[in-house]
Amino acid sequence: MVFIAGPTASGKTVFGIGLYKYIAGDAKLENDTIYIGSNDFPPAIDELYYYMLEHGYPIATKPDELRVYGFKVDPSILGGEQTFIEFADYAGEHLEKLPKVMKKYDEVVNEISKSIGSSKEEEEILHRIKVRKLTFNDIKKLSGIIPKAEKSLLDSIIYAYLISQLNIQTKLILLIDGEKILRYFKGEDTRIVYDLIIYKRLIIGDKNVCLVTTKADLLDEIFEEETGKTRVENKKKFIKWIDKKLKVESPYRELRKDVSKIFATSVRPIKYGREHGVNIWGFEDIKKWIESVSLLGDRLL
Ligand SMILES: Nc1nc2c(ncn2[C@@H]2O[C@H](COP(=O)(O)OP(=O)(O)OP(=O)(O)O)[C@@H](O)[C@H]2O)c(=O)[nH]1
Ligand SMILES: [Mg+2]
Repeated sequence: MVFIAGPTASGKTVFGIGLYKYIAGDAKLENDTIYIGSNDFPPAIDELYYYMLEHGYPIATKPDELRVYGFKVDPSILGGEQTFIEFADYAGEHLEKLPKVMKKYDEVVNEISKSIGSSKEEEEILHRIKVRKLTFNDIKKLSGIIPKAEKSLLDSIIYAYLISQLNIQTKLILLIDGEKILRYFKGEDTRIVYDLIIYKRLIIGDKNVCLVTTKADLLDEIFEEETGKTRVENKKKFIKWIDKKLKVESPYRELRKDVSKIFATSVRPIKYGREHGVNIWGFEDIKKWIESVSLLGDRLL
């Protein structure tokens, strides 16, 4: 089972839509969306794709809501067992605070227990929160029990959910924001390094982890300037180029020890004449990685 994580605006929603579309093609996969903290009608992943065709990139997540998206992939489409792929939209600060929250997880449990009733179902959910195994279905039930959670409660649910995902999922896809990489490569800021430090602290236990540079198209110009090559024709070289440039940072070298693969993607809404389309690049290898039996110890490129 796969969980996709990333800081604010790193491209989680767009990456999730791209992955769904790449895997599903024209088929519709069983998918579900949960909202907590919002009265909006939750669009399904395929609806988000159609939104992208018409209007471009989807709207950013509001800080006081949690949206969780999940889709199932059958063994007939993706080898191995049935796979459930899950990603969530939450305010970026949650991911940043996670390493600290992990250390005082009791407070998260206490906050949620105040709002949970004593039915058998609710007690079971609370138990799974305590053991850091809160699932997609639990969140779905919670969204019924607590439709409009106050900020502190919602925060606790988000933390419990994220910590549980990092705990239970066997495969983690960690997104690296291509826009931040570009700024780092241009020497404008080093915020990407901060994200890498957080990631390192979030990987606990033996996990199959891959890193994905999103918004790869934004790096085209600088890649061409430096190497004389184009990204689309030189995918492997492009990924190695990013890897090599980031390796000067020790947090990246540390993180790499826990990472089995590195990928890059780009998802762009485009117009061909009157036709609208979404150009999806870089998902083939990620699909293969998701399909592959987890070979821990089988590290890198
Ligand atoms: N050029 C380019 N821009 C992208 C790509 N993917 C995402 N973006 C841009 O990045 C923005 C954020 O992408 P989202 O997928 O909404 O990011 P997110 O992590 O879900 O953001 P929040 O839910 O608000 O935290 C989009 O609105 C686009 O402007 C891409 O592949 N290429
Ligand atoms: Mg989003």
